[in-house]
Amino acid sequence: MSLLREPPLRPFRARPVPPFQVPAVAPALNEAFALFGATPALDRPLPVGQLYFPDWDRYEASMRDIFERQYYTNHGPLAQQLEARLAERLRVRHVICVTNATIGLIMACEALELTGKVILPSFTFIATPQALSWTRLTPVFCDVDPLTHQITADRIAPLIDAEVSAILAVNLWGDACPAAPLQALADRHGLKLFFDSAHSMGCEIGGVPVGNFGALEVFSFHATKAFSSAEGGCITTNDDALAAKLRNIRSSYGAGPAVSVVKTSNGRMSEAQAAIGLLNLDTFDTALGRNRASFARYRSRLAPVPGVTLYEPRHASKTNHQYVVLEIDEARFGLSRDALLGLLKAENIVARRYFYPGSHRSVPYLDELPQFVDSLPETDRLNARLIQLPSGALVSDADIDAIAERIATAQQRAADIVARSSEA
Ligand code: T4K
Repeated sequence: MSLLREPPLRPFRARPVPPFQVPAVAPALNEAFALFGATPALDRPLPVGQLYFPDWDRYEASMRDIFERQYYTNHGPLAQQLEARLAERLRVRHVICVTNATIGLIMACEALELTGKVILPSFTFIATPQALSWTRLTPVFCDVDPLTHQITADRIAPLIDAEVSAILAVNLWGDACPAAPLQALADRHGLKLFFDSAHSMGCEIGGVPVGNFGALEVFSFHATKAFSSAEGGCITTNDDALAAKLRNIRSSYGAGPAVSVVKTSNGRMSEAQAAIGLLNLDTFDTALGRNRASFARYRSRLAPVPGVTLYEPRHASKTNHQYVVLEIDEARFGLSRDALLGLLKAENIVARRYFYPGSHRSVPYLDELPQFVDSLPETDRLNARLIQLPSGALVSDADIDAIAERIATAQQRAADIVARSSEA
């Protein structure tokens, strides 16, 4: 069966979300929370990741195709097909598929010929600054906007000095940094601007797909992303010369026009990865619709809970609703973020505290760049208050209701929970 002939799945239809009711009489702690003896809210651990994967029969058929062709990697037909389809979808000239976003970021630093220092947020996955370290660049950590969690031109400007060669902006949580002011700032100072868009497949800024901004953008197709090829990623650019360089850096034999590069790597995407990517691309709009409905349900269920703020994208004109991120205000909620995490874990709700403890407080930067330890108050505040809830393929409406109900009850019974926990 050819991957090209697969029909798209029916679009996901959201059911109306009923209003949320906090029970008038709160149950006893041992009936309300698994931590104190109740049955867990969920019957199996539910991770934060998206884990959208193709139907087994379609996967099996595409693997059989690969085995029959006996062509498993090295820029094979499926990798080329995925690049072409992504380029069409993102309306960008070049898509260079890679093994994962981390190697994509490393390749990007090499292709852009960066030197010295690069400004980036600390509030990101550790892979972002690590890519700089692999290419012997020095991170300059920038604080983020407290409302949008993104870096802004105003915050970057004071950090620019003669050694800075680039800005590596990170488009977080399915939102986007304000790209136009960042580009204007970069142009004014002769800096390269590129984006870590690991979270942003399917997002748009002012109707333009993310993937078209800066010199280039890097996406992740990890299993926990909205669009996945199990492992994988891509680099997008509208610059022909840069694309040619990236294709030559991606592997020692190159692909496309041969250009001279100093270093090569192995950032190739295998045919098995590309096959999963192609199958998931067929159903990506269904996944986005499902994410949108889940997000709306979380929003409606959690809106009445004091001390809890659901992160809403503000710059992106279209988001992928990849992340359900809550900010916990301990003073109003009654419990700390970490106390709530422990409570949810016992309920099989495997929420996470991304990005903790923050790049500037992680090895090796804690020791190598101590000047940033106490200089990023907004990042520290978010690191201490955010919680990421399960989202994506494995999360049903009933799961969302159960998760929201436990959070609401935790807020209602916060004082009792604190008292009981201090007895233990
Ligand atoms: N830039 C940014 C801003 C990023 O967020 C990332 C990656 C990158 C760059 C680098 O992209 P890649 O090089 O990875 O393509 C995960 C992912 O490994 C990572 O891709 C992601 N961001 C990061 C935010 O999260 P972990 O170690 O925190 O999560 P992990 O692997 O423990 O998975 C989360 C949950 O999902 C677990 O509870 C278990 C569950 N899970 C995970 C996998 C892999 C499954 O149920 N099945 C699975 O196959 O890093």
